[in-house]
Amino acid sequence: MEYLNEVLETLKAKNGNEAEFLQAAYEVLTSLKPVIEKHPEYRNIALLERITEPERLIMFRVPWVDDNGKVQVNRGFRVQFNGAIGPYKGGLRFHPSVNQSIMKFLAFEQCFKNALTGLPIGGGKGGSDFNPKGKSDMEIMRFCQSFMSELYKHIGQDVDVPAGDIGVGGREIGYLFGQYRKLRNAYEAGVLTGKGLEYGGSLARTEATGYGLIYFMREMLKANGKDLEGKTVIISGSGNVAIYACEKAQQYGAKVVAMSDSNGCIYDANGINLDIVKQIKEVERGRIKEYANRVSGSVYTEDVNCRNIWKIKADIALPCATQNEINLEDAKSLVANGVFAVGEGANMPTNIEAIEYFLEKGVLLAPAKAANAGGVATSALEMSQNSMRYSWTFDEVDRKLDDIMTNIFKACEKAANEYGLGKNYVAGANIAAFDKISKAMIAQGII
Ligand code: NDP
Ligand code: 2IT
Repeated sequence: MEYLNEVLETLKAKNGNEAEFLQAAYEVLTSLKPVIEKHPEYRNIALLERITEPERLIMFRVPWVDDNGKVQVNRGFRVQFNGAIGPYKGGLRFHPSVNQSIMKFLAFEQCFKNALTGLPIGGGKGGSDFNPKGKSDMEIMRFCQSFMSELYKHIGQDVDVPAGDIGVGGREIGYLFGQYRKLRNAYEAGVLTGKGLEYGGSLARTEATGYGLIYFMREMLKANGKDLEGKTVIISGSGNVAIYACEKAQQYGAKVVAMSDSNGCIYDANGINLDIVKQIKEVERGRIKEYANRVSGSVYTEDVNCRNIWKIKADIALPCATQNEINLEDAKSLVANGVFAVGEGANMPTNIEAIEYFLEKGVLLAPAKAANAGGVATSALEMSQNSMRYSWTFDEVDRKLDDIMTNIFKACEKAANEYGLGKNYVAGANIAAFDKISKAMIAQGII
């Protein structure tokens, strides 16, 4: 496999200081090995070199004034990775850890995820190292306005369509949209997704990533003679994805016993009371620790490394917080405790050694690119509704989301079968996505 190794070596040499990006690229490229072996012609058109190089990367200064009148400066990014199958599409992350490597890994993964949705969206991602924690509402607004004062030059409803991710939800999208509208002096509703329902948002977009994860899990379990009913579930994170994964899992009769945030995790043997989590997280923007003060019998453990949750006994684990939150040690403790299925709500939550361990042990692993694609798929449905100047009901959107997730599972299963990869849905997802993007790139020539 000379070509693949050469590409991996060059990637390392060019991006040596970008650990997360290299990890994401390595995972995809190595799983494409059987496909690349079948297509020696890819080398002549430098297909792998092109698919791992962003079409464009924009980095910019974001100055803003805090409540004390002090000037703060953050760094903004937008990575427009691959536009072969549609306008760049992907979220914005506001978190102090954001850097070029994290932006590139997320944008790279997004291309494959978006291809799997079957909808016409290319891949991109953006964000800032801005830390929203502890900021006042007015500080958040001023930051979003400054961020958009540069970003607006590079996006558009047919160009690049950002949305939310960690630290960016409905409130931030509102401020970003307001500033975009003011600068453009036009109502281009489709320029951002995850908007409020009053101004062009789609019903079920808030729920979509978490619900979609459970629809995918349902299909994966069904294909393996299992279901969610009565299963014990642990979910890391307590943000947008975690909350709605919990809601749908509970609707299917599963018992969610643990959730977390970056300070620690809660365990409730009686099953998490999601209304209380929503009140703490969505309304009060508080810490998950509060849950233990409000629900008797539940326990909170402080945990700065966010790994204690993986020591809790369960049938199904849903990492819904951040990248690399499950390492080999965590994977071993999950398997030892009886976990038979893992659904990745977060992007790249499982590191490469842990993925290999799960596959080796026969754990059913629903890979992020496929399993969390419901969010961006529903964003694409929001774009469709904006173009039509129309809105579908909650049930209409939810049914489309369910169909999309079911089709994504089938595509992963089919690709895995085609290449004799058994239950390796990780490789199945990468291969199915690559098939679409590569065909579009080849058809469009060397660009
Ligand atoms: P939110 O900001 O709503 O919630 C993030 C949650 O994860 C919070 O509980 C947060 O805790 C925790 N978390 C974040 N970073 C870390 C960290 N470094 N260590 C430990 N815990 C952390 O984000 P989302 O729910 O939207 O996103 C969660 C994951 O899902 C991300 O990986 C995102 O890329 C992915 N995703 C999101 C989609 C969406 O539509 N929103 C779609 C597809 C994937 P704390 O509050 O303490 O920071
Ligand atoms: O990682 C993701 O897919 C998202 N954060 C959602 C992107 C989107 O455009 O809805």
